[in-house]
Amino acid sequence: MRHTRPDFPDGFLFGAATSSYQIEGHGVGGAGRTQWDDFAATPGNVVRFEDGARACDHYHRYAEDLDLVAAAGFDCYRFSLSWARVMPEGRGPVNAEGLDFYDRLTDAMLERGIKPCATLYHWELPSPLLDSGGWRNRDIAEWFADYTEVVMSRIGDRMFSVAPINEPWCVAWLSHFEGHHAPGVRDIRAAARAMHHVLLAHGRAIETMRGLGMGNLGGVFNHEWTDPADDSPEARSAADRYDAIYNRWFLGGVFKGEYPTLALEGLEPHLPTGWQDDFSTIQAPLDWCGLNYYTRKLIAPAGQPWPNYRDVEGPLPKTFMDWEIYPDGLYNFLTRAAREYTGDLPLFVTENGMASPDVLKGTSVEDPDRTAYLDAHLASAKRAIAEGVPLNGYFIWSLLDNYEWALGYEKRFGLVHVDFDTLVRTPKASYHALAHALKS
Ligand code: GCO
Repeated sequence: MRHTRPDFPDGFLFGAATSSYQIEGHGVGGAGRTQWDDFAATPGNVVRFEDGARACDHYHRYAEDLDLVAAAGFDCYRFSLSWARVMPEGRGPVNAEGLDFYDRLTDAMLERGIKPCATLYHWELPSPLLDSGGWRNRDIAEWFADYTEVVMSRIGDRMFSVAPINEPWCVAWLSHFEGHHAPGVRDIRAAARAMHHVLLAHGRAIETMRGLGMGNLGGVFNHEWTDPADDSPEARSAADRYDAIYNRWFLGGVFKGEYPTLALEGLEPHLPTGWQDDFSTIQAPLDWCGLNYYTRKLIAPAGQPWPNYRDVEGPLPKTFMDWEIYPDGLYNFLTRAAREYTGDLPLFVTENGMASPDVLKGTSVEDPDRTAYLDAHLASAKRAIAEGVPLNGYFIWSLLDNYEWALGYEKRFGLVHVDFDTLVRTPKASYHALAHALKS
């Protein structure tokens, strides 16, 4: 690893990230059924029908996992709470065991000198809420605010930072227009409503936490850099539409109180009545903005109705996800976010990392590509900082190999290898490289 801690400003925070359903083991501790359990149980959705019932069994092994966070020298741990673990029905009764777990987890971080950075929703919608329309139903903003209140009344006093919703694009578009993630819906009206309600719920959660007296609240938005597949004006405008829907919708809503015209062109007819009046909630002031970044897409027209785009294979080296490795995209987004949306607001890279087909040989896992990937993206982050972008921290996805959603357990993103039969954890070479960099 070429970069070390002293290459970054004093106080710059390094962290590792995970999410509840991907690691905890949702089959234990009284958690309720989630849309991912249902999605995975429906043939054709998830590789080998795998689900998160056991995952990494972090529910029982969290102490060992937090020891690994601390031993690497990380400052922060970005984790998420499962709505269905805390409120199995999504509304009403609280599962005391679930709340106790997050309380113990929080204290275990603090005991190790790790800053708890929580996300309230990383996609495990309680199934009963889906019966009531899930993200299509405007009431979800209030259901989510109630859940936020329950959780943060218990652990909010000890959080370093909190974001309501991980990657609104995935919650709304990927899951309700493309249908690749739970609940697997492909419907423009459902997608438009989810695109709006996810931001309304974000805003209500921020208001709720302010009401509890909490600070250091932000949002976590995923970004995918977009280039036209060729020089034609058609490819340019397809790429711009992709950018508007994927990247600009969410920052636009939260930081400008408006949605991009290129996205409204297709979505406005399907938005709920009175959507324009919700921006005062959606724009609830934030203390920081988080960007998740992995890759870029080359976009061409698709010869289809709106949004009329498709992605074409790019020329760059790819990760095990088949995602192009394009560190410049991180620099582009950090500078663009600060310039066009967030100004002086502190930014964080809240996720960055790669999957590789890592194999355990004896007691070691050699993953030089991951180390190189992280190094290249840290260089981009540094470049942005040098140009005045207020970037305050960088989180790696992920601490552990885990449940990669529709792709099951095969795509290994961890700094730490997990044997999914024995659940034995083995730090990979990238983990050791990073630990060395963070301690120097
Ligand atoms: C996301 C999520 C993670 C994923 C990771 C790799 O960005 O999709 O936050 O849950 O596992 O990004 O795809």
